[in-house]
Amino acid sequence: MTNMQQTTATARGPIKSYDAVVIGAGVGGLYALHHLREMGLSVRVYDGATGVGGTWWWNRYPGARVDGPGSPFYCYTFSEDLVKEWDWAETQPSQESVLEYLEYVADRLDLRRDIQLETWIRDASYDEVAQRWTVETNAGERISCQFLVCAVGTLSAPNTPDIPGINTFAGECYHTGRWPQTPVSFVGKRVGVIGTGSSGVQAVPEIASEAAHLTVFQRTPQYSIPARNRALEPELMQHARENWEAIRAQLNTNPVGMPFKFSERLAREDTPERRQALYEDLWQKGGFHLLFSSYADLLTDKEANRTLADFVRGKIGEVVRDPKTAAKLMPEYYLGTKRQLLDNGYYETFNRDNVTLVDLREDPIQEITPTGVRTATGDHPLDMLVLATGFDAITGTLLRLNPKGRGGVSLKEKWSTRFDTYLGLMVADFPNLFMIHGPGSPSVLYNMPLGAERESAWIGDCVRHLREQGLGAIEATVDAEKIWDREITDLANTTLYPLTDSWYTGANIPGKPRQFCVHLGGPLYFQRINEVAANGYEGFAFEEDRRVETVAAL
Ligand code: N01
Repeated sequence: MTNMQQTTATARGPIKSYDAVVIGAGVGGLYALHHLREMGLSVRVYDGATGVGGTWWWNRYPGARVDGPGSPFYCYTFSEDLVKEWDWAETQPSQESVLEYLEYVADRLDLRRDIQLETWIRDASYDEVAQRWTVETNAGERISCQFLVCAVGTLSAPNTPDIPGINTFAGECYHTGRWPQTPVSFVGKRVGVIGTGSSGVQAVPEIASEAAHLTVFQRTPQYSIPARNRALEPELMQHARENWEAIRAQLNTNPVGMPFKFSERLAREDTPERRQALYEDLWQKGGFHLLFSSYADLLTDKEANRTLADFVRGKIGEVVRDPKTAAKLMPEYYLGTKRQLLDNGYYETFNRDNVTLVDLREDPIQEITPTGVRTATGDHPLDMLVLATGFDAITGTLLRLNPKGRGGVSLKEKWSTRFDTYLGLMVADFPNLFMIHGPGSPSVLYNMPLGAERESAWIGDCVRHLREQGLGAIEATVDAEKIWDREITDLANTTLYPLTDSWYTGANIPGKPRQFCVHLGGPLYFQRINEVAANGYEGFAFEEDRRVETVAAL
């Protein structure tokens, strides 16, 4: 299947040509490069950052660490060598250590020779005659490829809120998702943090421990569970190494691709006392166990959900000494239906003398001034402002890329009212364009490195199918997209997720179409996409390969 990279002279200058271009050198893009290259394809990866790592390269804010499955399960699973060679130090690895791991993988698999950093793709358009994509970089370089793999990240388009005066602030101002490369000191400074999602609750305890004063501006209180990060016991790592194949099989069949034991018991099957004891036990254990390993109906039954929400609200009341502050921190939505937060001392931080909580529901921000934040009740003078205000999640980076497909239709036009995809992997009118962690895949509700491996495997098989059958292009049909949309929506409607305003539903971005576009099937999703492939790629349309030898017309 080997196709060497070629350079051809065209009327608009030289154009390099590859089998596949991958956009993004994060968790998804690194693996896609490895996988497609192992198949013999010529592949080039482009990334705007100065280093590999994607989200782990950008999110360097204090306290950033894996708040998911933890070690040693948030990693690539395909290579026993990598598992044997890499030592994880903590149960919830820090941003630095995940970045080091990804850098190690890039070196170990010799990926860097095919990665071009500091290069943003500013345009991507499909040529229907040539059955190829042309991408253009910010430096004006043009590249032709048959397959375009968008591994652009689900949480990579920062959301900077449109608060009056935000650009007038004269102090230091950082978004957590665009944190500087150079160290940021909080010592002796009055710092304000806007936003109390995953990034905010990770950053707040760290900033509070250094700053002269920290003001936390909270719009919606959220439930946070102690992560209980600790040094990873060497025996646990050893056990994982010795049993990796079995663990891998277990991860592959788990609903979220993580090593959690999911409970089959319903909350109402236990007495209040037994529930309380179980919740207490799992709270002490820390991490997602409280949500996943307690009862099976917490995310589907309002009353079951209330029992856990009450428990966590009780914990907030126990931890936070000032009852007024505790009351402001009490959330009301269905627990777990916003991204579940894990923290290391978040609620405890509000017992510090140098920390103030501003509840924006009763005291909204009116404007940001050169010297701080003005709320309805007065001024909060600040030296530094930290925006932990999240991202245009799941679809934002794809829309920022805004590829132009068949007939010059842009993705923005295609997705103006609904984020239609087929299998979360392809979009009608965008032939030969693949997404990793796209809308309609399990993406953010699945172990992301594992998801990237499994989706890349599907993409690789699809490319092989095309080559073996002498086909030049594959494209999702509109009918298949409709069926897929129904499947995702039906699955979501069995849960409480759609009832909450969250970035899962697009509610955090003004004007964004409201749609829950995460496939909640877990292993069922991978079974479905593999069945589609086994059944001759039902729901897709193909074109014969009519590639011309020259790209001179480009
Ligand atoms: O973003 P968020 P995040 N005025 O959208 C508030 C992943 N992640 O960066 O809830 C005032 O969750 C907003 O308030 P509200 C993880 O998947 C992973 O924290 O909309 N406030 C909310 O409090 C996570 O879920 C790791 O009312 C405003 C906050 O800003 C995802 O990234 C670590 C506002 C945004 O919370 C995003 O988390 C960190 C405004 N105008 C993050 N606009 C790992 O370790 C927004 N807010 C793997």
